[in-house]
Amino acid sequence: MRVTWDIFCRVIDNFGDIGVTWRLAKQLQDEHHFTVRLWVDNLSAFQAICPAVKVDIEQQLIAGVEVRWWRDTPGAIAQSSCADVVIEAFACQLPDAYLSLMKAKQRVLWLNLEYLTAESWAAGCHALPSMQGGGLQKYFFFPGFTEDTGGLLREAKLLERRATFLSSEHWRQDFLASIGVCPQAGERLISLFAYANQALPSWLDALSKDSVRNRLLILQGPLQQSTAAWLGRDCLEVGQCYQQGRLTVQVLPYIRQENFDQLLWSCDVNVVRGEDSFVRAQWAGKTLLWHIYPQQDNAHLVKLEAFFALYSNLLGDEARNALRQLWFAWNNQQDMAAAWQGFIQHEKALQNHADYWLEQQKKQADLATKLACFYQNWL
Ligand code: TRH
Repeated sequence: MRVTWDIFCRVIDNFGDIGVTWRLAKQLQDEHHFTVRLWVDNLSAFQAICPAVKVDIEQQLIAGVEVRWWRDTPGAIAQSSCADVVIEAFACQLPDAYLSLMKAKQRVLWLNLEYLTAESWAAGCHALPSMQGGGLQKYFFFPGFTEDTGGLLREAKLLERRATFLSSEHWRQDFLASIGVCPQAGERLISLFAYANQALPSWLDALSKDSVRNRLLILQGPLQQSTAAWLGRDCLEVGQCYQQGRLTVQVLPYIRQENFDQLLWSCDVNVVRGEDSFVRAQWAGKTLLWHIYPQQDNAHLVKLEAFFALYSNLLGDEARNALRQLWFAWNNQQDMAAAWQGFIQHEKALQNHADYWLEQQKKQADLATKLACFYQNWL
């Protein structure tokens, strides 16, 4: 009998919660041969990243994963069975009806999958149990960048697929053409996926006055409107190119999550945000600019600082300072002119460093594998 896993996901906002749990569910099913159910409270958000999803359907099978609509009415849950392993993603609070099933079963591994952070306390808390009501224990599983954490999501074939893609300029051109992008020779290609940011106009200014031509590919999100304002327009049309000095701006259609990596592989610089695109950009091995999810009281800046320290540890002082200026100007929503100039001067070193970081990170087992091992050891 196959081991069963239930993953619970509440979509707080945007696509990160569903983005991460969907990847994890597929990987546990595909590569570790578990029977996986993914309970999601917002099927519309899921459909946005995976068009095969139908909204308002209780139960559907997608890519081998049973997708269940998680509603607050207890009926469907009470009538289902409790899995062998239960993942509560990002402390989403399991429904009472399901907790009752767990208490009745008793022999169940209960894991809370935490948000990704490079802060050192996360490794200290990784895999610690905490006693809950009804005689159940819950373990806290922290993804991370070091051996003593739960690792990062990475499919077994991801880096092989990337290497094949990058082995021929054909693949890149074909992919870009499929999303309506035809870059010109010598252009710097930049993807932009970020939260609303007052630093944007100053960065667009810098890109438009650059010594090389830039093509900025804007993903669906809040920056389209501010870019339109910068260009003196009411709105931007998807697929249309807009020119200002040395900058060409193009708004992309929504990219399916399964094609998202190819976009990151195709670009020279990737501006990413949140958690899932941030991790994928690291596996792309291209220079990245991370817009961290803003939190109250600037708690996110502590997280940013922790990741920056780890990521930039082995960079030379000057390149390190340039990267620091870029990341912090962007996240503090400050003027980007000097930061972009600094970045350009160290672009090559920063690109080499992105390769190096990928090589280091891939030595670590991935999150799904670490979860599967944790389960084996727990048995
Ligand atoms: O969307 P995000 O900002 O998500 C999150 C959530 O807001 C969450 O609540 C928060 O806690 C977390 O950030 C830190 O960014 P993220 O994590 O990068 O997820 C975006 C997903 O959307 C990712 O899987 C890629 C996908 N995506 C596509 O597949 N195609 C697209 O065209 C776009 C724009 C995104």
